[in-house]
Amino acid sequence: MELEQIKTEALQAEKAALDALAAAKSAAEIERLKPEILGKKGALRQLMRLLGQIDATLRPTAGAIINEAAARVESACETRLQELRERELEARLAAERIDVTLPSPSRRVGLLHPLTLTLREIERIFVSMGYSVATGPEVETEYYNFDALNIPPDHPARDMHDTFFLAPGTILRTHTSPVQIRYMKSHHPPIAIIAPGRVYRVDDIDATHSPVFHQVEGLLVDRDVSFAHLKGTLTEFLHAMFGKDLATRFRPSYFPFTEPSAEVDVQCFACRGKNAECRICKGTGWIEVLGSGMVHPNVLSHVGLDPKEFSGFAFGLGVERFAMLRYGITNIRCFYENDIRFLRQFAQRW
Ligand code: 2U9
Repeated sequence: MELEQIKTEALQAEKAALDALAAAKSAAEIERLKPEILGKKGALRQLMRLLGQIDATLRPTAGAIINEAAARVESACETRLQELRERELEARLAAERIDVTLPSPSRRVGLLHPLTLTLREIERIFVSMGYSVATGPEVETEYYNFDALNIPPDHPARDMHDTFFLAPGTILRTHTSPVQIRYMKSHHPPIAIIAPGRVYRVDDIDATHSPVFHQVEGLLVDRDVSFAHLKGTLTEFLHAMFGKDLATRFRPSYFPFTEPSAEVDVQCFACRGKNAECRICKGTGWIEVLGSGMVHPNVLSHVGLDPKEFSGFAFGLGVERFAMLRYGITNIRCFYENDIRFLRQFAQRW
């Protein structure tokens, strides 16, 4: 074996190894090639085994030639591995790239229910006039719901057909008036409150009736409260709610808990009485919106107030009816079905 031959074969093995490294397309392929090129079965290590056949004085030189070739292959191997790893990382980063400036898909955000929006508007108007908001239990006693409100035991409103009974003497409230009875028992006049809340009446469901609905009632009690205060307050409220230039009308009525009593109409905001076919006022030009009256002396006596010293006015309204008028809704069931297509139309978030 000649030194020249060793040299030639070492360079050939080196060239073959470097070509294989250059041709490799992935870091994994290099890892696979590494033992083939530099391992025991690799051409350079095989060449080492032939050193015995060479002249002993030339052996160190020949060994050095093979070692140097192996060192270059090893270094090329590392360089190529590094290069392919970097390229693979770059490709992966490019593939997984997220454009954070892209507009995000729209999120479904919760909205306030049209009844909540309407109730909040009613509350806002009365709170701006100095009223407080009072609440109370939905499960009531017959005493608070009827007796204290001057509704005698034989009154038709007490009929089994109107009232949900839970137990003898215990009912679901049919109005929020008991809240005001409780309030008068625990507070001394001047009193100015509204009592919003859910109420229950046995009733067949149709487009405008539901056995569960919401009311806002109001109560003002002080010395020298007159019907003029009632008229002024409710006119102010209706102007804020439906429009400043609309006329109002107070018609005599009857409620057991108020005397005198009046139902209140507001001029039709849709046609102002000019459309005989108006769907909102049915061509009457007026919309009935409130019940009201001066608190009955018997009611004041019941809570320990002297009717000769104190007087007050009270009123009541249905929140569903107000919301239907406000939004032009013709079926009360829409409020309770939780159909997102209905609810999302009232796009006000707070
Ligand atoms: C007390 C004394 C008197 C509350 C009143 C009405 C007239 C009334 C209806 C409107 C539509 C009920 O929701 S509705 O069906 N309410 O007409 N409510 S006066 O009178 C009171 C309340 C409390 C202590």
